[in-house]
Amino acid sequence: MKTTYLTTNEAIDPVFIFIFGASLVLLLGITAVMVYFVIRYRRSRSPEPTSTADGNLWLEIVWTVLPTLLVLAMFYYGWAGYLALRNVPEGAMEVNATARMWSWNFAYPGGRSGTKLYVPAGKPIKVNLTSVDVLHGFYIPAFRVKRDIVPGMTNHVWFTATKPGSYDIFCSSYCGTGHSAMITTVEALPEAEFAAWLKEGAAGEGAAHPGLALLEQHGCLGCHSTDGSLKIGPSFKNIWGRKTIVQSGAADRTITVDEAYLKRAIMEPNADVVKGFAPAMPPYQLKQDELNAMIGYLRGDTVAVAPKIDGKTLAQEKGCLACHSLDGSKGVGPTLKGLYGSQVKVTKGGKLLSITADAAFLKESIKEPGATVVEGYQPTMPPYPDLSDAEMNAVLKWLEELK
Ligand SMILES: [Cu+2]
Repeated sequence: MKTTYLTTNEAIDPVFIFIFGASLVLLLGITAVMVYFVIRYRRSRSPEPTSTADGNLWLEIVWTVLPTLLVLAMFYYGWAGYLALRNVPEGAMEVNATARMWSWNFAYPGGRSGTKLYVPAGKPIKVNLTSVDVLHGFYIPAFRVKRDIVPGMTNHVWFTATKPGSYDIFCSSYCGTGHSAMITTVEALPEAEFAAWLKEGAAGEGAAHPGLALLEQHGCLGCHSTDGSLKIGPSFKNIWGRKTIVQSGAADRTITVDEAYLKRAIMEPNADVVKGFAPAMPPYQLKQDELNAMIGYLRGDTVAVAPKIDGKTLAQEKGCLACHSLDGSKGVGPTLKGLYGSQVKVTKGGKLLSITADAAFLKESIKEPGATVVEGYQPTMPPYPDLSDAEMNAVLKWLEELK
């Protein structure tokens, strides 16, 4: 695919070929002249100096000016290439990459995240780089980008994957025992496929169990295998109920892996370290439901996939449609047709405001309808505070489609 701007490959490759070519020509030329002189002016053939010349102005000018021009040209092309790497083309999609010991997480606008960098092919991608612990390096050889990730600083790279495919990502700065586990890929998908992937939500990459998806998302599987093979940390295979020797301080203890132990091992990994492993795991701060899902997976719970909720059915069941029409007609409350994303006048705290009925507003008006009331209507709607996140999302998705 042809782009209207120079991709990082198009900016870097000619500079590399130019400097490499100039170096190659000089290496071969100088070596050839050196070999020729060694033979031509060897001692047995010329025992006495044959020339008495002690200077040649033109020769000196040439061998000063030519190399100067050459290195200035190298500097110019190198600088232009550097600028191309630093200046992100307009309209680039932003992804936030977080590096930690020893995994990557890529977060997308819209909430999806994962350990592989999914991108639409042919579009410029800006990757914002942060580290939660030590120095890492973000390196994609295929796109000629490599950048240090310094804790406390935000850095960035950009690139365009012109062709769909899978490209390696490495960590280029040695960051501890599990450094080599920081290998993942850019997955460049055709644009439509990428859009579909992004819409799928934060379900994890093909993981059957939500707990497994979370383990993958948080990078746990970089150090812990699920098939019994040994990595930096103990394998998760058959971990539940396993008797293990742990080191707490200087003392060894035998424990049984249960819920309490696993929770502690995730949040305070260095308190009880399984014998034979280094205390290398960083502590994780997770939400209760995430923790429970992970532990559910480790316990071997059968897949508990939540039944799919249909927003419209839910709205019918909850009685929303008694007051809100779907065809644009005025009822006790405003119609739901075209509501999502529209401009509405509301009364909030006694003040009249004009706002956009976006997801946040709609969510609030379902949970606490009395707080903001659409102008021209009575504050008669009962609050629905007990909707689960999944139910709320289903309703919002349905409202969005009603547009
Ligand atoms: Cu690293």
